[in-house]
Amino acid sequence: MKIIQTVAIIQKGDEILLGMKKRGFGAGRWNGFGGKLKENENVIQAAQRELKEETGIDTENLIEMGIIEFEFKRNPDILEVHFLKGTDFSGALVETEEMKPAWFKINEIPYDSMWPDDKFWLPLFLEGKKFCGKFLFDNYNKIIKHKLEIVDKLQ
Ligand code: 6OG
Repeated sequence: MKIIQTVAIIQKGDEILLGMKKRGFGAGRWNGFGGKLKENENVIQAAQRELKEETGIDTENLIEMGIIEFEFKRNPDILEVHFLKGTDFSGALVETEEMKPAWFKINEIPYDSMWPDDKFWLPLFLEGKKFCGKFLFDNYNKIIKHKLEIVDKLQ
C-alpha cells in the first residue's frame, strides 16, 4: 500500500524549526512536522493541520519542495513523503505530546539525530531547490540505495 505523508519545516533567516518526535514512527529523531493525509485532504491541507496539531502554530504559505518514496526491506508499504517549506507563521509555539520544537541554525543541523535520508535532501530544500527521489532502507537506520534529483517542477 502507498501511504502519503507530509513533513513541514519552517525556515526563518538562518534558522529552521524542527521537532523532537516523542512517540510513534521516528521517535527519538529530530524532524519537520507532519503525518498522514486524512480522507478528502490535499497535501497542503494535511501539512497545515499536522503543523498546527504538533506545534500550535498556523501557516498560510507552505510550498511543496520535494517528494520522496521510501521503501523498507521486509515491509510492503511505500511511504510517499511530501516535504514542504513555510517561511511565516502565526500563533504561539508550544511543546505537544508528539513533538518538542526547537530552532536550529542552518550550520548546526543535528543530522546525526535525524532520519539518515535528511542529509541528502535537506541541503537542497534549504537552498530552495525542488527534488524527487527514492530511498530503500535495510532497516530503519540504514540506506541500501537511493536516487535523488533536482527538478524544475514537482509532478
Ligand atoms: P506518523 O506516522 O507518526 O508520522 N517521515 C519521514 N521523515 C523523514 N525526514 N525521513 C523519513 O525517511 C521519513 N519517513 C516518515 C512523515 C510520521 C512522520 O515521519 C515522516 C511524518 O511526518 C524514512 O503520523
